Amino acid sequence: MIHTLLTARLKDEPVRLTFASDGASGLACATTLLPDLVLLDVDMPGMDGFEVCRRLKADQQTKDIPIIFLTGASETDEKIKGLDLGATDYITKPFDIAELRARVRATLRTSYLLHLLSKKAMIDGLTGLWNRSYFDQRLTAELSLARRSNKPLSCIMCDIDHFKQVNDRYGHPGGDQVLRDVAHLLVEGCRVEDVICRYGGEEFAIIGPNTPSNGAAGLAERLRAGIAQSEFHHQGTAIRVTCSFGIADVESGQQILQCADEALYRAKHCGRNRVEVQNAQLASSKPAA
Ligand code: GH3
Ligand code: MG
Ligand code: MG
Repeated sequence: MIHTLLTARLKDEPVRLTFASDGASGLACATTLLPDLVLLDVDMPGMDGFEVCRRLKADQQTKDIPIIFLTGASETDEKIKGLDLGATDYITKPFDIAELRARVRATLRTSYLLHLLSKKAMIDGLTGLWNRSYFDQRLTAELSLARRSNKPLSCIMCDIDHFKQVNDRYGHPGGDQVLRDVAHLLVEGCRVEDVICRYGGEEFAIIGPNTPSNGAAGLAERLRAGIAQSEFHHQGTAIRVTCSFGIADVESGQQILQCADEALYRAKHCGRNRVEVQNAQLASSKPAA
């Protein structure tokens, strides 16, 4: 009955509605569909709305889905309890049509902005690549996925050679332009499923899911050659740079980043503009010229 009412009241809103008649099936539905919003009745047969809310908020996958409680008008305790459990808002029954629509719209708007904000916090402002905090969190997830599915995984560290000299010669804006252009070449050269990050100042890190270290070495070699052959432009001046690369694979476990970094250090030590693979019998590549 309440479902028919909601369907009628929200029919002009740009939303698609899915219904569940009790707590357990509502929870299952939310976990499968990952909806943008949950309208949750406190009174339900079996598991009540509070318990459903508790479980949704305890699950990493569903914890950010906004919840609007449906409560009786005089049930102040219920409203407080719902909000304390993490609900975004409540609507009292019987619904006022305009209020129901406005609260649904406002909740969706806020949740969209929060989503944008959390995404922005993971993006590097200069290059538009993922930032280090995203990288660290994604590497942990990709490592465990690779182990569970017994798939290869590589990590590539890339550092621009003598970048300090670029800043000294062309100024900080010139250096910034090179960082943006190198980032662009990395994105162009990688697969869509690769995770490309600005790890720090002039250092980039790439996670290659499903990529063994020899595959990653091939990729790094192509990226290295592409960057070395490119001419970057800043205020009418052509700037050229080279990069050094270090690679490690899933065999290094939690130390993968440290191992890639050690390989990078070796690439620097061996003359820069080259690719080194950690613990590999693979011949490391030499500069093109
Ligand atoms: P190496 O070949 O050993 O890597 O030498 P390098 O000069 O690249 O390394 P170093 O660590 O000495 O210098 C890195 C420079 O990167 C110094 C720093 O000012 C510059 N840098 C870091 N972040 C930025 C940035 O956002 N913009 C610009 N323009 N420069 C940056
Ligand atoms: Mg450098
Ligand atoms: Mg560096």
